[in-house]
Amino acid sequence: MIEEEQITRLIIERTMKDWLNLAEVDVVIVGAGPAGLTAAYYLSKAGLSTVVFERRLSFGGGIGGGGMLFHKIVIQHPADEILKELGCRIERVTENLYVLDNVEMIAKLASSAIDVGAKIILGVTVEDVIFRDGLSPKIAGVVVQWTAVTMSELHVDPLGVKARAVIDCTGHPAEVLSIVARKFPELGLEIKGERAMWASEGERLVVEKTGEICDGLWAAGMAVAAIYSTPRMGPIFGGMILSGRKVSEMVISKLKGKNI
Ligand code: 48F
Repeated sequence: MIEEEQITRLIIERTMKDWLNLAEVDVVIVGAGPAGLTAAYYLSKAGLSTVVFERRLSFGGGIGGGGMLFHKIVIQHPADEILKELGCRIERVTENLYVLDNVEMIAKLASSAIDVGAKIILGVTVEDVIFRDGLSPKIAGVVVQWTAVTMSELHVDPLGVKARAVIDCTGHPAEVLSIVARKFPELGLEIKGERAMWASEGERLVVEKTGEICDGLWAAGMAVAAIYSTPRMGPIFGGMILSGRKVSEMVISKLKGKNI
């Protein structure tokens, strides 16, 4: 016999058990696109407790939409090495360009991150940050709300999740950076948005400029392009993967106090 109340109890009890651990983690990643999932993989692999909060009920961000909904994804070297490490089957087209299926990229990025211990929580929107005052503001976590509540505009107070590092991987809107820019004018942050398209420069600069924005807050993926106003790259995704790996290395180095 399967009893309905047992199903209910299991769902609530096990979810609460998880959330008790999620109340304080090493790293919160906001957004489960290519940058966020790649960062989650490397951070968890390094032993840092890592949660990805994703607004939607699916992961992958912009990967699923590909270029104008076509299902092939183009990446360049050395991002191919990362995706191969995660078990993706990639076709080499030229010395530098590689192609793979979007669903394979989404599935394997996510399952690799999960396999090394990352938690991906769907349907949760990050709507604010937690801060502490120092010489300059320190970002100490995020404020989360069910996306369904946000959409319904019901007046429901959110919850706070403490973290030693918060990474904005929200893509083009750079949502966490925008909140921080608005609430901490003393930081002088301005989200101008990405520039017009220039694939190779966009890819190079998004990786080069990936890093810490203020104490405790980092940016990876298109959020980097939004804050530094670097060119958009269009439907090539290697930079997102490389940016995710770079931010993970920087966060690991800071939190574990070692150079890698
Ligand atoms: O947009 P997205 O894929 O960001 P990314 O990792 O990659 C960008 C590329 O997909 C593409 C591109 C490069 O070729 O230009 O656009 O930088 O993934 C961002 C994820 O963050 C979620 C959003 O639903 C998406 O899945 N997200 C955005 N804001 C929030 C959020 C928020 N406030 N809270 C939770 N999730």
